[in-house]
Amino acid sequence: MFTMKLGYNTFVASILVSSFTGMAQTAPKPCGPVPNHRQLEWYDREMIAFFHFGINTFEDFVNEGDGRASTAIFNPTELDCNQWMKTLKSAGIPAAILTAKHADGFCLWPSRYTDYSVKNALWKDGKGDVVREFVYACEDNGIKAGIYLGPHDRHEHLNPYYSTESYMQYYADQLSELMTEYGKIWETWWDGAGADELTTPLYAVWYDIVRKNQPDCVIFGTKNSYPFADVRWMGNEAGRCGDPCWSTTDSIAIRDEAANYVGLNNGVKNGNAYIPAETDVSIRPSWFYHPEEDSQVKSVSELWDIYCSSVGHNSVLLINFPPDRRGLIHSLDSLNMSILRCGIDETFSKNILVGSTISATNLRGKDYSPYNLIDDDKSTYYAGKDGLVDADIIFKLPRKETFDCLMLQEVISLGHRTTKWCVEYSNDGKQWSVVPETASLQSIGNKWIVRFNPVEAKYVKLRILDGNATPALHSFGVYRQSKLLK
Ligand code: IPT
Repeated sequence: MFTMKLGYNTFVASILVSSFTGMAQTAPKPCGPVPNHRQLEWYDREMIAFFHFGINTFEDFVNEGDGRASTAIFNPTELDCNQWMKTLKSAGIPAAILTAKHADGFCLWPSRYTDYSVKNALWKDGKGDVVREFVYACEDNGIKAGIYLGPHDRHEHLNPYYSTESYMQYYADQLSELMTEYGKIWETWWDGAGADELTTPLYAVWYDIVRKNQPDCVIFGTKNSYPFADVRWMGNEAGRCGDPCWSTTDSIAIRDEAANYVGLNNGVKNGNAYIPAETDVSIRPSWFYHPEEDSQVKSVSELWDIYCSSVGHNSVLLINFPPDRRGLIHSLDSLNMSILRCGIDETFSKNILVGSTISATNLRGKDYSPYNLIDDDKSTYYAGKDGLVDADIIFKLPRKETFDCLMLQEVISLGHRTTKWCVEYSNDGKQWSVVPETASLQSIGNKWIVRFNPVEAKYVKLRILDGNATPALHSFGVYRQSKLLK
């Protein structure tokens, strides 16, 4: 009897809930192209370290070697990949990519298929293997290892018998070594620089090697390798992703890079392929280490700008720290990155909206409550009703607060949904002003950050103005930027 009564009450309660919320609380359906499992994992990294290291490091101001430098000169005096990992740990960077072979063709591992490698270096009497040391250091430090095997190879071009067919096999053999003999590889990088003669059918062969051996390996692809890309280039090496920056692009437009810098930088709204932008930028002017650039290491505030226009523009930041001739990361590079990390953590650890009373014009039901936006729980999110693409979400703060930064996150596994949004503030809940820097925002994606002159307010309104589907948002916050970042 008691059980029946409980069952009846539960039944009545659920009718009440669904009549309050208007419908059963099923999750919103995905909208348009959605990320695969590799892209979801990649977005979660936020930042990846790039290490440009090789024979160029031992020449005077060379960034693109011609393939003629003597292998003997490669001789780091104190190489210590664990020291590189310390920089990553203090900067909160969970993944790293090493240039196993840059355009000069010199191999940092003793490949069976060439003599142009560490085998013939002075370093460790030719017995060394930088790739091995790198992947071991990554494993020991819980860092995800990635490999850059430059498709363009100037040393191979010096061979009088060079042909793209023989090179196809050479590259395939080297890629197989790296994809099968060095443990788990989380990313591989197909640089488009100088690689125009390498056609899509060649990449198709190389793609099979990556996919067969490393199903979780994210592929950075450009130009002719685009059909296989998990992530795209974003059109510049200055760290500036576009506004908007859609994860979607158009599989036809992206092939022609020169004609499509805007398409790379902004992505394509409602594009038919999900290939988000990766932001490659160096902490120094050059990709390789040059002592004369020690005074030009990007400052903390420059790095914060880059973080905001990459991670904060729906991208992942691939930031280069070039090891020097000792084989170590320069202390200034490490220092600035760790201060950046402290500043980021200090800024985003205090969401000023926490403690607010929230109301919204578009409610799906309690499982998708707007309170989920400020709960710091990755598994919950706010969503609106199917068919209703706009929403005003109003936060009444416990007291007046000053803030100069905001962050919004969409549920990326459900695709790009919102296409127009802004943020307003008020002191009485009646007269509203728009934060000017948010007046024409479009994309959200994984993370969108906006900085502005400090405003003081008692109310904040997130306005979702248009979209392809009802909004699905993970988190929203307003913050005060840490002084460390200024
Ligand atoms: C540029 C390539 O053209 C592009 O495909 C991509 O690989 C990019 O490099 C990576 O930064 S070339 C560069 C000199 C702008």
